[in-house]
Amino acid sequence: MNQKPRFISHEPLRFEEKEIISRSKELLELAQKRRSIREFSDKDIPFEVIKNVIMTASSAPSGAHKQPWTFCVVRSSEIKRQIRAAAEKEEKESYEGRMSEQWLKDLEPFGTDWRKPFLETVPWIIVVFKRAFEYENGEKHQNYYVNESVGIACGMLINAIHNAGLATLTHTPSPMNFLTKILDRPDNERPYLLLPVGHPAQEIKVPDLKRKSFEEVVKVFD
Ligand code: IYR
Repeated sequence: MNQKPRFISHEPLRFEEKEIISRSKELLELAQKRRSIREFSDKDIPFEVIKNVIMTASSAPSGAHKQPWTFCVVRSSEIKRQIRAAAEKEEKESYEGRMSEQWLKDLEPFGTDWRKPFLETVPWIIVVFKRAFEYENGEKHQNYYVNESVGIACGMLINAIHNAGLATLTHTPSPMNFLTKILDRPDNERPYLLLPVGHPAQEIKVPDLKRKSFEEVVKVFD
């Protein structure tokens, strides 16, 4: 039963300080150009790109390296239609009763409502499922730090999509269990996040948001 650790040599990245500074700045500048996009073009994206961004996400660290995620990639117009219909049904109920007054007020600057046409416009939808446990020889084996692991992978996925020059949106229709049904997922998987992926529409406007400053988000202990 006991597994001996097996270590192999690894060649980490090693740069001069000047390069470390410039590389960190480059990524920051790229990250600052990212916005959540709700208006997409129907222009296609090669499957190779989807594969690359997902495998970037799947390189994320995870509890005991269990990689507790499944990425469902949807291109089928029929499945996109079903996802849109089910998401809009839930969202309509949320906007028209389940969400608090305060929540609706907090969302006013974003101009969102229950309508999610982008779910049919985009060439691809990625639905991320977290794997709560694995079946091994008919036995249930829990995964570890599942939310943290899948959250990190999703962050890396969003960054990879942005880096490729594509647009996405973290969409969490609530409740999301219709995705389990439509995508026929097993009982060890739970929907975690839905990402429409596409080129941004020709003319887009985004809410006038400011990001918090360094001082607002950091406490330095020198
Ligand atoms: N899920 C809804 C509502 C929504 C909630 C939050 I918090 C947002 O940051 C944005 C939207 C929707 O997608 O419209």
